[in-house]
Amino acid sequence: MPAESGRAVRASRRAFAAGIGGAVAVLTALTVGQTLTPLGGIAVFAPRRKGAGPQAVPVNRTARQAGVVDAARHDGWALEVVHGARRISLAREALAALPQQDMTLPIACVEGWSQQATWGGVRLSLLLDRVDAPHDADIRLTSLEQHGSYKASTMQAPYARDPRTTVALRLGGDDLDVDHGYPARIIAPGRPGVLQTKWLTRIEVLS
Ligand SMILES: Nc1nc2c(c(=O)[nH]1)N[C@H]1C(S)=C(S)[C@@H](COP(=O)(O)O)O[C@H]1N2
Ligand SMILES: [Mo]
Repeated sequence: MPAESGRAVRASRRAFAAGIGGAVAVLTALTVGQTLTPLGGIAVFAPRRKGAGPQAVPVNRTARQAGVVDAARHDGWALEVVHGARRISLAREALAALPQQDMTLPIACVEGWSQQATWGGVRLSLLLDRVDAPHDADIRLTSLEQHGSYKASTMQAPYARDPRTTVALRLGGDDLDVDHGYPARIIAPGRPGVLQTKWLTRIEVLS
């Protein structure tokens, strides 16, 4: 075989081999894609599945992701309850010294999980009474979280005055994990998880 055509044959063999390799690589990519996609789904959602978070309750967004770890653990934290000029400020010990209730309610996240848990804390209605809030007043709940769509929520009067609605300090008998909203979070029946505001700092009575 002349040198020229020998090189040509070797070159075409390399091209053929590369073609096979390429086809194998594409097939592998497709197969791997098919094989791993369901696993990938599990990996992405695993931390949010039932029972997978701290205190056996899933977490949508952690304190670190929300940028509130230091503020949430700060000694000077107090919950402001504001109704015009009537305003009170309650440190966590002050909240814990008020009458407490345990409420078993689900958190239902739009992302597809729901988890029942027992939350302990103060009936919201009691705090609203302390600032003489009218019974038909809506309220605004503000988080320590400064940005994004979770930083505050509005609660209509019937939810605010539902005796089950709780400013929760505890979960399953223990202090809230910071990822569940320590020092305090709202838990109300019949509301989507997204409105169960964590890391509460202020409750404002809307007129
Ligand atoms: N401040 C604040 N509150 C929040 C959130 C948040 O990211 N930031 N996530 C909400 C969503 S979408 C859900 S489902 C619940 C989840 O509560 P958990 O993390 O204690 O399970 O908290 C809600 N409250
Ligand atoms: Mo959620």
